[in-house]
Amino acid sequence: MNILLYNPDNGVTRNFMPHLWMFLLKSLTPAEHQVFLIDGNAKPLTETELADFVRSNNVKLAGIGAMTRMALRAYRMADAIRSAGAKVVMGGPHVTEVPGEPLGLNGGPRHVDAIAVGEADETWLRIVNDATNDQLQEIYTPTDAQGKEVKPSLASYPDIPWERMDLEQFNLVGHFPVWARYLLNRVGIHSRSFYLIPIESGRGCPYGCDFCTVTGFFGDSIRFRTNESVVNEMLRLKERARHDRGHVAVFFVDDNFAINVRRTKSLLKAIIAADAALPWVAQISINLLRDQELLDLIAASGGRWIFLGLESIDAENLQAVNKGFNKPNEYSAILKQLADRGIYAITSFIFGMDGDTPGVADRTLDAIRSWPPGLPVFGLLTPYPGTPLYERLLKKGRLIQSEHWLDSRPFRMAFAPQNMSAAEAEAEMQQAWSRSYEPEAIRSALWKMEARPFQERAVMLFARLAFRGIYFPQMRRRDWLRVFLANRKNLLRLLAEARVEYTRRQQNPTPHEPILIPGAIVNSGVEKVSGLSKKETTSS
Ligand code: B12
Ligand code: SF4
Repeated sequence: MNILLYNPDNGVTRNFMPHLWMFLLKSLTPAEHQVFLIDGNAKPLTETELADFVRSNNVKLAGIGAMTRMALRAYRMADAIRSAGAKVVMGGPHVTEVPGEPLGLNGGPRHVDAIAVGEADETWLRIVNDATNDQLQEIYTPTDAQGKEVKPSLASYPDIPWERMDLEQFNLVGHFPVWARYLLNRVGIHSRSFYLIPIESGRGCPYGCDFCTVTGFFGDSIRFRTNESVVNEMLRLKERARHDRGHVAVFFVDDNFAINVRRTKSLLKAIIAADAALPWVAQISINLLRDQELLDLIAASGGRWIFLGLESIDAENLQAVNKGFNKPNEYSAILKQLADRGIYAITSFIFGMDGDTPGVADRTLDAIRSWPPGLPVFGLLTPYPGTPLYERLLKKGRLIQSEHWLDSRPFRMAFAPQNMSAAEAEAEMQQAWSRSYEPEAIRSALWKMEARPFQERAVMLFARLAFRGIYFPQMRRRDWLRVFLANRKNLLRLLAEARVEYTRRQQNPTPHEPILIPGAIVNSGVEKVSGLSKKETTSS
């Protein structure tokens, strides 16, 4: 049977990384089936084009995965696929939270033939077999013989054959603008490909923040893959990078990569010992980063960017959304401890909390400016279905629209916070984005990094220019050109530095080429970290 796995585009950004679920389900599909993968963010298709693809490739079963933000788009694409004659099964967080919606049981139209609720690692095979025998059921839930929900243990995680997968649509070098390629060449980085690959080392987070779907979806029981399984995946990725004469970095997509600090340390030590280190980024809650040995191991194992859900600089706001374990008075010190090790933070903030008042963006930006430079990102408090926040606001009648995800406009409040209007909250977010990514702010971030290696500044500049695109549409060549023109002084300065760096390297070549990662360069060499001898951390 021919199967299509499809991820709808999000309408805001191009994708910089494959969606793991597609590659995972493909790896779990018996070899007699042919599986096509299309990520709408990397390969945008219209409904007609997708229907044509389904017909011309004789696709019989299509699996669609979507977050809530993409649900509407997913339904349209599902309709197109069904009109082309294939059966559609949908999975992922959104359909798990509102299973009746895609099946047309909530009063709306039906968009799919079946849904996979929850984690599908163990139900996927059943879905494929049933579809092959033309006996597709309506709802697939991972349950045991007693009908109780079961979570896959991850102890026997499949080998995702990244080394053989066609990843060309995710080759970031192909998307680099000419100046960036020039810059890289000038510092001796002649890379044919650069992939950011998602790896999960575990699932689950017990913290239960009010706005987060993770505790409900993956459960509060945390499960981990074995160190060996993660290390082997990284070694295979290193091998692929070597083979492609390119580079690979890893995004550990775990909800909270250091949720069990002892286990994280043990994994990082195993990565170092096996010489499997690749540059990596992960999400970790800031309360877990007080441990200095953990920070040393993060740096030694290739960790360069940490996504931190700081959410607010106001302790009362944090208490109100059940995230009181974040302590704003320790943000600065921890960010500095990271930066001292060449680890930068993607600091994420949420506006529109009940304690927020007009001016929250200014106050937050003042705090950010006092910290080491990083990549701030801003969102609005969004009540995703299935979260305690959603239930609370629904019960109190505060939602502007109960099925707010069916409004396709991005970056809109779904309720009015207590101390400002929805429109004011949206304006605060707009202001925070524009002020953080204006050329002057970028210049000031680079200036603060004056004492850091050239490569770190180069990557910071590139990351800042690319990150704007999460909020300000930056998908067309024209948009990029406008950004380059606005930032020409920053770019010219860096190009001048690149020339000096190039000359320095010509005169004094280093034995190993450093590697590009989304945030820094990992230089080769041997370091002593936490009593461990760290071998080279270069990938190829
Ligand atoms: C990586 C990630 C991203 C990436 C996505 C890009 C990428 N290429 O992956 C980035 C960083 C861009 C991102 C952004 C956002 N994200 Co995000 N993200 C994640 C994260 C951390 C990991 C996803 C993952 O790979 N998980 C591992 C895989 C194996 O799990 P899975 O995807 O759930 O798949 C399993 C099942 O769901 C199921 N399944 C999934 N799809 C399908 C399809 C079929 C056919 C079947 C049968 C089964 C199936 O089977 C899989 C195996 O069990 C999750 C949290 C999490 N741990 O899942 C949040 C998460 C998915 N993100 C979330 C959110 C809210 C966002 C943002 C909206 C945040 C924001 N405010 O901007 C943005 C939106 C993106 C956009 N541009 O519009 C929410 C989604 C909640 C919801 N109901 O939609 C999550 C769950 C986190 C949370 N805190 O609640 N995200
Ligand atoms: S710490 Fe992060 S992953 Fe865990 S519940 Fe809170 S927001 Fe979700």
